[in-house]
Amino acid sequence: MKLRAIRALLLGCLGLACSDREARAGFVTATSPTDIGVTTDLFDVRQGAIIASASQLEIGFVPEAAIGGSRPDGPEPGNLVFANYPVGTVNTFTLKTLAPISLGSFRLVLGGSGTQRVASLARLFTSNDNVNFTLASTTAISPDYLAAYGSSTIAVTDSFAPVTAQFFRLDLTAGSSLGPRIIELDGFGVAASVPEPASLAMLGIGLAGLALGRLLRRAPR
Ligand SMILES: [Ca+2]
Repeated sequence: MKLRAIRALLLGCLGLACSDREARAGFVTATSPTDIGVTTDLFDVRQGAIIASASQLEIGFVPEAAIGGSRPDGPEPGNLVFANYPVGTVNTFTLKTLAPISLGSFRLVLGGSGTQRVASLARLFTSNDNVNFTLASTTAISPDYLAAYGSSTIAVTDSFAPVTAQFFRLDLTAGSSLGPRIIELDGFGVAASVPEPASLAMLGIGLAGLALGRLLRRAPR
């Protein structure tokens, strides 16, 4: 009887995880990220990732800025800004991880400027040889960050069945005539590594601690 209950509970959890995954596919989170600058993700320069190639950027910007490297000077350190081209231009950069990794999700933090420097579509490709690329994620983004999200900074997340690769190419379609701005691109092995769920887990632990403290205070001495 106990075993049956445990099995039902496990199946219920699996069902929840699956529906969460389906709901997240291609989803743009309406958040203003507060945890920019994650250094433990698989795409970060501190984990050995490098930029293999990039399309034209605004003068003074370096593509490494998007994966944890910083711009040495200027008013926007840590930002990657693509050069100005017509709406619909596909901007791209490819990063290479230190060794092949198993990628299960990513988070792309974009910084608009009102209705400018925005992106309309983000696509992530994976490759093992930097020649043949496979599409892992397609995410449509509202071109108007201010109207849609109440903020000029948004986080785009997507998770998928883990893909093992060493090269990852991000294609970002320009939604305005000023080139899009990337603040950060993070890659994670499993969906649970995305900062938001981790914060929720910390909240859960904190609440459990509060409840325990209250129980201990009530206990007779
Ligand atoms: Ca990072």
